[in-house]
Amino acid sequence: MNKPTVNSLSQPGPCRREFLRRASLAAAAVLAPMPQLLYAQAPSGQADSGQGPKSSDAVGETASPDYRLQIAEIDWELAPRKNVRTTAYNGQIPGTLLRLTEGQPVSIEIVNRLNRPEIVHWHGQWIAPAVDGSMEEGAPMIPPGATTRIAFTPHPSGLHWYHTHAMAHRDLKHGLYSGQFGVLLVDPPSNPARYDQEQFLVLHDWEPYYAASDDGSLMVNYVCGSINGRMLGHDAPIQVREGQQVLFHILNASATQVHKLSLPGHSFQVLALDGRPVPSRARVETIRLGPAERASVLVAMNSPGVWILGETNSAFRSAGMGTVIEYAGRAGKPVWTAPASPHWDYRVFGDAVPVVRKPDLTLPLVFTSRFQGHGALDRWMINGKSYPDTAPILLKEGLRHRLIFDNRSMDDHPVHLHRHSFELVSIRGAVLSGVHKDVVIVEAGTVVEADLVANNPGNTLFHCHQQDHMDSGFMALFQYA
Ligand SMILES: [Cu+2]
Repeated sequence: MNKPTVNSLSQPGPCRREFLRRASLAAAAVLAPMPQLLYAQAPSGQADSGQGPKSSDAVGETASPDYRLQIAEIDWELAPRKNVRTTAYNGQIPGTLLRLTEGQPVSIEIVNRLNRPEIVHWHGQWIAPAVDGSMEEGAPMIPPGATTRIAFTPHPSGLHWYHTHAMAHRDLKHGLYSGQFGVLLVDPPSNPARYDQEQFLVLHDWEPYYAASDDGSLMVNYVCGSINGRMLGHDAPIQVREGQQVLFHILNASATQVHKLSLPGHSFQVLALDGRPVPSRARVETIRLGPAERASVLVAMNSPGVWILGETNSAFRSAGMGTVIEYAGRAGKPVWTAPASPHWDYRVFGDAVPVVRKPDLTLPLVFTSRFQGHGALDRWMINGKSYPDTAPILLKEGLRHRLIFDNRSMDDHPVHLHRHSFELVSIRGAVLSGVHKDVVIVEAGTVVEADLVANNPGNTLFHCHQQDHMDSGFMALFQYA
């Protein structure tokens, strides 16, 4: 098969702006020295050690950085006559695609043009706390107007992302309610091509507002949603040809919403979750991604037409969460049909056998909430404690820790561990192995178990990736004893 082609470069969309935007998304794929993606085999063992940052001497403060990110406010057009005022990286949504090579050090200069401090987190990377981009781990915030430079060695490969790790609290313009997110794709050093075309799909929800939930506490709703910064029907269609294999890298960059996607007439073959290859490349009709989850999926283009790749929930889809797939030579109104199976189960991507190694230690993590009154956000607790009134949870280096995510609340939570990944061990009591993730949705009233090999010493933040939950105490700091 060929190297990925970028159709938008030869077939401009309806307007120049979209053409440029798509081109910028794809530019690195065209210009970079073409390492390609290996989704062949999960690395054996989990003994990878985190890479520390390079010293500034090694990078050289006077040398040009490999990338620059400018954090600034922009007006962004989600659709004609539908603009949002938000904060973004390099004036675009999503931010500049950072395409790095595993093991090859990178330096990134960050300029904060805002009048408030900011911080950038490299989600999914096994790097040092000093550069991971979380103030709870000890990384500094970037002061207003300041420029900073960070350097790290990308590891592991796969689909990851970068985003603000600032708190929003009650301000729905800050944190991940804003446009501060972008794709961080780490290519392995060598790779056979296995696809004809590569596309990125980055989901986000816009214009958040507070609404009362059933019990009277506050929840966040949104007016509209987008894929790659454009509402459904207002982006250039993704152009495909019959017989192509298209690799989609899908990231849910919503602050709080779980999303489900389908493409009528097609199935998704899941190659990797959260950037890590899965042992069983199952085909599914529907992909479910919680906030911060990623999926790299292969789609065989064998059903010619003009289709909506969109949210299975019609309210989300009509609010903009979707994009159009257009076969060469086909025209007409994009077609949507609901999937026969909207079901999602992490277990189909794993081996249905228990993890061989027994854990050395067990760490129960019980999630609960406390009603704070009508018109207030709930308070969230891990083992009865709400951040920052918590004690660190201690890890022992080199040991396998079984994390027991025990969700005794009425909400689903996409919980995330920084600087490490974990292997799913059981879901609702059913065993699996071989699925390594850094975010997992723990559904209301259920238990998920995951094994963490403590192999990257230093402060490690654990939190719910739903911005309002994280802001309301759903965080804990893991430390190495
Ligand atoms: Cu949560």
